[in-house]
Amino acid sequence: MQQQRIVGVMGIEGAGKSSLVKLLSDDESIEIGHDLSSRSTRTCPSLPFEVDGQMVALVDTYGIDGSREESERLVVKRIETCFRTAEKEGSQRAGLLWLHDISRDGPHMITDDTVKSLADLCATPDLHRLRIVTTRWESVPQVMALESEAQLRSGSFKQLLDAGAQMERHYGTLDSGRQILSRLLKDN
Ligand SMILES: Nc1nc2c(ncn2[C@@H]2O[C@H](COP(=O)(O)OP(=O)(O)OP(=O)(O)O)[C@@H](O)[C@H]2O)c(=O)[nH]1
Ligand SMILES: [Mg+2]
Repeated sequence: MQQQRIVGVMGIEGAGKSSLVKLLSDDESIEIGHDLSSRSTRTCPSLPFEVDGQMVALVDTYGIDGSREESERLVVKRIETCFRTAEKEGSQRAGLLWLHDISRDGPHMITDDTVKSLADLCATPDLHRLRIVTTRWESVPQVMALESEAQLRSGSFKQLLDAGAQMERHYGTLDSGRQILSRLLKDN
């Protein structure tokens, strides 16, 4: 039997992490919402689900506070802990999704330390198992979303893209989310 694959989901507050995890896994225990009372603290894997004949589970994390490097480090640490626990139970890490709301301004500058941490999380020398997933395409006029995507490519996420990460668009549908995972799993 194939090993279950595990994928970490991270990104700044309200990017749509929990919504994507819930949509794909159908895990009722995942909480959606952007106020403090419902802020996601869940870091264990979601219920597993099947993609292209492989079982996959996602690790939802709470939102990174874009103004604090410390919160980024904490999320990285939590994903690492969760990956290690899952690996002891026979899962295999498959990569990371970094979600970003296309209608919002870019995040803080991503440091060299973060780039290294993300590669470590992916267990690869480069970032080819990192997908920067833009969300909420339906909530802004397409021309603005395309402009924002171009700015993210040449600005905030340039360093990650130069290190091998790829950009994806999540259109909010189950099919769109599954295709993102399918492409990631093919690159493993
Ligand atoms: N229009 C639209 N709204 C969305 C989408 N995804 C999430 N939302 C809404 O955005 C809000 C935050 O969504 P979450 O999925 O909880 O975001 P999150 O990244 O898990 O947030 P934190 O855990 O607080 O960082 C909720 O009100 C969602 O209903 C989307 O694709 N389109
Ligand atoms: Mg959440």
